[in-house]
Amino acid sequence: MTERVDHDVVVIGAGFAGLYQLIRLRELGYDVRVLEAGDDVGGTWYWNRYPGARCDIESIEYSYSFDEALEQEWNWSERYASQPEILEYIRHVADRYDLRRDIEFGTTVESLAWDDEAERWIVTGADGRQRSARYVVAATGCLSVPSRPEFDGMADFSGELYWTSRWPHDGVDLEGKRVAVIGTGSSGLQTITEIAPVVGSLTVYQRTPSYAVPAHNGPAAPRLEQVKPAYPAFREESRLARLGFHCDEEGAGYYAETDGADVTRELDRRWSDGGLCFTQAFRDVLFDVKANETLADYVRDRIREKVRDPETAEKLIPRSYPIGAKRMCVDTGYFEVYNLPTVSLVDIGQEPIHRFTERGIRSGETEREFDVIIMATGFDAMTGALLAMDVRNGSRTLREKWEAGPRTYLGLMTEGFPNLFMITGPQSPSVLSNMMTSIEYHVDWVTRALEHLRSRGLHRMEPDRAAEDNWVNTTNDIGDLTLMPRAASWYMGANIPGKQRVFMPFVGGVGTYKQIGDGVAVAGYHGFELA
Ligand code: FAD
Ligand code: N01
Repeated sequence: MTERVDHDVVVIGAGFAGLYQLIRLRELGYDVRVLEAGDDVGGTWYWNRYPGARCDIESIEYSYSFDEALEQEWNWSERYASQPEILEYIRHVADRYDLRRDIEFGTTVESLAWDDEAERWIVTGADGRQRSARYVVAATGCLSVPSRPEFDGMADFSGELYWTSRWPHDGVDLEGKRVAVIGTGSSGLQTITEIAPVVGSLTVYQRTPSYAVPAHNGPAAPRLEQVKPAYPAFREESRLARLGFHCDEEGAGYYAETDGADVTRELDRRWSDGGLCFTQAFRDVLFDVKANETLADYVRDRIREKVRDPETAEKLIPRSYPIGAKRMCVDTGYFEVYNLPTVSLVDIGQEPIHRFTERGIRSGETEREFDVIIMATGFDAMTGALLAMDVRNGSRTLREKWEAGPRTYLGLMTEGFPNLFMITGPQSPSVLSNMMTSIEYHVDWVTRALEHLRSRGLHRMEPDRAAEDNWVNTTNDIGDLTLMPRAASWYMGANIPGKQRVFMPFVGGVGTYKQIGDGVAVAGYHGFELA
């Protein structure tokens, strides 16, 4: 039997979150071990190498802010960086701070067991090796466990089958091939747009159409030159903004108080700027059905303008859910690909997929033949990676505790599982925000909490039940005030058969959340039991 190694802190995951947690704790002298399932750093950007993958938040914002020297020395080439460039950036960070020496790659954590007597977590990997740690930080990602729907006959398909979320590192030659894509969320849209001009034919299987705003991608230089001289102030504004990045919130009024011509002017302006700030045109977009429909109609009209065949355009138009209630897609010519003679759209609602066959896919009455099928079917979001591990304290397991939906205090900890922190956990703003802002905030919060404990000779922290109940209720209540729960989204767990339908993120905004989180800390960790 191999010897068990003891650490102060085990961090699970070497994406943006795990790496920053390592940097912060190492500089304070903690003995930290990072365990990562993949073979290198990068998390999301290590796994999702599909054609066209790029960020939907401008890179001047979707990047670390903790070190001004790093900020100043790195130059993004595009306004929205592509996956290879983001991965290059993460690798640069790993090299710059010499992080890999404290990371074990190819190590999947299977279980976390709390030893109440020793007051330590026993962390067991898939290889059976164990480590113990006083604290565990789960930086396991909100979108790191692929959802892999099973279709009948999948194993019979004799062509190539790929998942966008596990794209081969050597790439895939699609030139001239007959390709199918299942899924039209952000991953699907980006893949479809990129491969359409290259493949021989492309058939898109769509279950629900997506709202998308144009990125208007281009060189990053003009904005970088503007922002770099005052980067710290720019970042501070992001930390207090509703979505964790700049969206001209001050300029947005209430739809109900805006007259018609101004509504159109505002939407035109935001549409031509491009990006996710389109949804921030009015403060009540997520509260007022009329405001929401106005934005949705605006996007529907743009789809009609872009797609020449009216029947295809109608199929591509989202109608079944409010705009913004699923994460908006940011596109680079997505709708226009349907004007290519080689691209066709199958609406699964009208023509359900019955099965995969040896040669392709049978839907409705039709069997279509493919060389390659690409699954862009998303993730078991927010709770997937946490519940994939067997997390237990005595006879209590996290899976049982969260059976009816996740329960956390501030999305950072859960009662009954001491010294276990989550980065961007459920009931925090996480996926509704610029994740970099949310990640850095959580890592800083956890670091400050550990310092608080250490400076007082304490070594145990756990939320109390009442504080947790209160936070869960607050999160649900704010969610219910909005139109968000009206979509069958992955925010609701609706994409995973059998998963509880609960709205998981905190929708009150990044700035508000920060004020609450800071307040709790300053008040001596109000709602937490420290020992
Ligand atoms: P991840 O990057 O997911 O890293 C988690 C790591 O933990 C992974 O490497 C995983 O292998 C590892 N891990 C998980 N479980 C275990 C285990 N049991 N044992 C060992 N290792 C484990 N957000 C934005 O704000 N803007 C964007 O533009 C944006 N674009 C995105 C594009 C794609 C294609 C996807 C999928 C997501 C995107 N996101 C975006 C969300 C993105 O996930 C976050 O921005 C961010 O990268 C998350 O970093 P993380 O470190 O928290 O998690
Ligand atoms: O996943 P998704 P994603 N049969 O869940 C369909 C981030 N991200 O990987 O909508 C048929 O959004 C499913 O249909 P429906 C971003 O936060 C960002 O694309 O459930 N179809 C949907 O069309 C994003 O929100 C970027 O009806 C099935 C698609 O598959 C999140 O990651 C890029 C099906 C899944 O879409 C997830 O995006 C990529 C089935 N059984 C990702 N199961 C950027 O642009 C699922 N679908 C930055």
